[in-house]
Amino acid sequence: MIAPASRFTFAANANAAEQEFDEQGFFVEPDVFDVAEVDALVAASRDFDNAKNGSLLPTMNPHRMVPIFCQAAQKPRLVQIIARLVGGRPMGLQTEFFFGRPGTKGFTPHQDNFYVQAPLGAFASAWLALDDVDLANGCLNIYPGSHKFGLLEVSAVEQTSTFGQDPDANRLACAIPNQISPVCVPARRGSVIFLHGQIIHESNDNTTADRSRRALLMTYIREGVDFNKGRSAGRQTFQVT
Ligand SMILES: O=C(O)CCC(=O)C(=O)O
Repeated sequence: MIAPASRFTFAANANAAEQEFDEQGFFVEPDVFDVAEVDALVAASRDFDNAKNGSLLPTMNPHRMVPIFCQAAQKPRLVQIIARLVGGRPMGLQTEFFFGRPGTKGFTPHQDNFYVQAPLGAFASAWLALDDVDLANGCLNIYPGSHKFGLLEVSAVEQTSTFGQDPDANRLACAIPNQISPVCVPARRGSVIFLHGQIIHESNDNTTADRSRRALLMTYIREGVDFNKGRSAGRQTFQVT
């Protein structure tokens, strides 16, 4: 099922949008980044090692390498929304750039906070679409309401291919509560999908022959709370306000 567009935007009615986030566990805000900003991020990604070596594998923490990615994570409109979602002053935590070349394998179902281990409600993710994203080129599938089930059991997944994807990223899949079904969430270039730390989400394979699905994941945590640094993620807070 394709998710209907969010009924409210933070720009038009922040309280209603926040309520929708609390109920559903995610929210799509259109046009957070304009065309020039998206173009600049895409252009900067061409200098990453994984672009130059042709692997086009995801690049971890580009905000530490190229200032424009740090500036993206600090964008006031984004940070104002995130501050409401994490219930206090936010700190940046981790970023990841996905090239999503044609053929890229999707991510298995997971809850970001399984890895981050932050207190409930203190951690959220912002997933910025850098291309128009739909079912064919690998949009996110989100399980509305699944953030209310706590941290769920995970089990190992047999990986037949990790093409285009971080091989460490989807060795596990979380259990899905029986009563919860996913919705496919298309997003226009420049939109941000805000994700509750415990919402179950996954991504589809990019089945197109010629359409990349670039995205920038930016994660945030309420200032002062504990979290798990992780091995490959190397999480470390940075100022966004
Ligand atoms: O962009 C993707 O394919 C999945 C990203 C994601 O779900 C994550 O990094 O938590």
